Amino acid sequence: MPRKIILDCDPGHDDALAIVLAQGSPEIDLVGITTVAGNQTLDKTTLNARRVCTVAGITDVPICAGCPAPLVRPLVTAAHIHGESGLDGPQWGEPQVPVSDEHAVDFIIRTVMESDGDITLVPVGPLTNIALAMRKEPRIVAKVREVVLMGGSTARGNHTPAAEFNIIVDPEAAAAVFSAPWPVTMVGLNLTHQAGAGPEVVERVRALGTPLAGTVVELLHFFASTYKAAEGRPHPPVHDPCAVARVARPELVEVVDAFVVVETKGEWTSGMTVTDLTGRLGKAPNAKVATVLHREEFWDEMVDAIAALGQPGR
Ligand code: PIR
Ligand code: CA
Repeated sequence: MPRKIILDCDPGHDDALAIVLAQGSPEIDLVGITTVAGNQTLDKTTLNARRVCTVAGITDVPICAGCPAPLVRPLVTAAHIHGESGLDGPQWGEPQVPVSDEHAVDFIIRTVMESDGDITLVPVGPLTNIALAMRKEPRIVAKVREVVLMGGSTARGNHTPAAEFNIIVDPEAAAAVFSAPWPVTMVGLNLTHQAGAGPEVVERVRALGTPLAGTVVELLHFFASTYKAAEGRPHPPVHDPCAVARVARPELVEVVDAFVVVETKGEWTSGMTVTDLTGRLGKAPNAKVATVLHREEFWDEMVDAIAALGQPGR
């Protein structure tokens, strides 16, 4: 049985690939896409979700817009990575899929409460929608199968020395999500930095020859240029599909159990996901923490998904 997921995202180049992997993977049933402010403002991330679905031929998955700002802090965006549109690079036409009337938070609550307890939440942006859904309907915590999120790091950050972007944008939301008694898997930078899109990957995608493949190549090209400028990395890491891959094929992403807490008060360390890998704090583990990516198989899965969605008539 394919795993049912709601993908909560802020597209974003790697978010776009997460959408493609979720819909293109036979192991995933993508029941909804919810959007949040993060890489860009909510209006832009929502438009971008519709653009990606249009190019990928995803017409049967509801897209619901969520929160335009973090719970308590002002919004910070990542235009230096994703551009002014949030998805710079390709020329986008008019989106052909609508946005739902339902708010993302209400969609998450309704879908989870109407389910048989088989919905997995896959947040790959700031955790605002997820935290607000928990606050509005606390019973979702017991009903959700698990939360597999892209965010945080066992080590250093990418937005500050200590903090990863998705967590620092809304640390209060992240703290709520990590401290709730549902199964949480943290797919952090220590894992996603193993998913660099090198030239051999780009060539495999280009060789597919479909319009979607062409768009992905353009996305990776832009992402590579900003990542090189910002971090000096030769190959841009595609963070968000790693969380989807963990749900689709768990063996692709190895995990360990650990206690993780989100710092919300540090002067220099706010947004840090303090991860006790050696049990120094003597606290019971509250998360699975991703450690090792099986890179070859991950890219096989990603390329297969792009190929599957590129088939005409799908
Ligand atoms: C990536 C992101 C934000 C900032 C940078 N520097 C790089 C976005 C990605 O979409 C991903 O979800 C997460 N946030 C990685 O930090
Ligand atoms: Ca993202």
